[in-house]
Amino acid sequence: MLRIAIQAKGRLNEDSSAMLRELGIDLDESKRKFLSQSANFPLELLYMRDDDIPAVVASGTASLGIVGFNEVVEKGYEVQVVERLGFGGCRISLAIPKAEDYDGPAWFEGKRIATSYPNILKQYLDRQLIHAKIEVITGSVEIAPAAGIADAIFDIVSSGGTLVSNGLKEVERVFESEAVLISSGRLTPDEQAVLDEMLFRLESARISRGKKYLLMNLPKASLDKALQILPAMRSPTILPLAEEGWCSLHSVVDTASLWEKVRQLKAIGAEGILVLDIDKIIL
Ligand code: PRT
Ligand code: ZN
Repeated sequence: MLRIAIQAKGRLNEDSSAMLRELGIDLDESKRKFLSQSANFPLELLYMRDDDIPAVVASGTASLGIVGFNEVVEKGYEVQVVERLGFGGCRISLAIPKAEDYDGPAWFEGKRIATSYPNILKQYLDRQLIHAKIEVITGSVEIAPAAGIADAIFDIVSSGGTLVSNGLKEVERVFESEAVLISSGRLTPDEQAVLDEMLFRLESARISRGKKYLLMNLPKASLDKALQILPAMRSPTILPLAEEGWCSLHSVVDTASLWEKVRQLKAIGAEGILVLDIDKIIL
């Protein structure tokens, strides 16, 4: 049994659960508790505040965690980042009142900056050789300049809407983040086997994203041309049809090039083209 800590409520909760479900792991979400066990996979879920996830993983209370990379770096606990997960994308940026003229990081010399990420901010200011006063605030950082608590803020930005509605402008993008899978790095062989199975499923889900399954009927005379158009993983599957001179061709294509391929295939006589979603690809 492997224990994983995920956010109980908030921006990463839904995507974390959705990711586990995509791996075929059933979650008991109807009567969510602090701790719950998957019915079909040796995984136990520990629901917590995101701020606490790096610490519970570092201590080994949970072997794995799903949390924003920003929290991992800010808290500084010793954990291993196993995978970037591709959701929860955001950045931590410096922002100042929009009427201010900005001429580079030196603007911040001697200023007061409000943030919930003092460590990441301090590392940045040290690299830039800037001395500024860091005011630690845990919520509603964006109101600090208007409230006279600070001259600038260092906060998470995603669309930028919060900054605009608070009369601020983003001037330095300092830190890029997304949700990551972290590990204590001290898994037993049994736990490691469960993690390996999760990573295997994650990889197949990742490969199948952005791909479609194509089926069509094709004159046999066009087969060579079709094989040039469709470089499938190994080679396309070709099946005979009852009708003389025709075959059925199956292949996998990138969604990005789908319509281009369909146009080329029609031009060489393909008919009855079916485009299907792919659930998983296992190589
Ligand atoms: O209760 P708990 O402590 O678990 O949750 P929390 O309130 O501390 O965190 P939560 O749920 O807000 O965010 C969890 C994680 O989501 C963060 O640590 C980031 O890794 C990631 N994430 C992604 C974000 C955002 N996008 C985001 N936009 N976290 C916060 N925001 C906030 C930001 O603080 C600002 O107030 O959204 C606002 C800015 O958004 P835009 O779109 O207006 O720019
Ligand atoms: Zn939090």
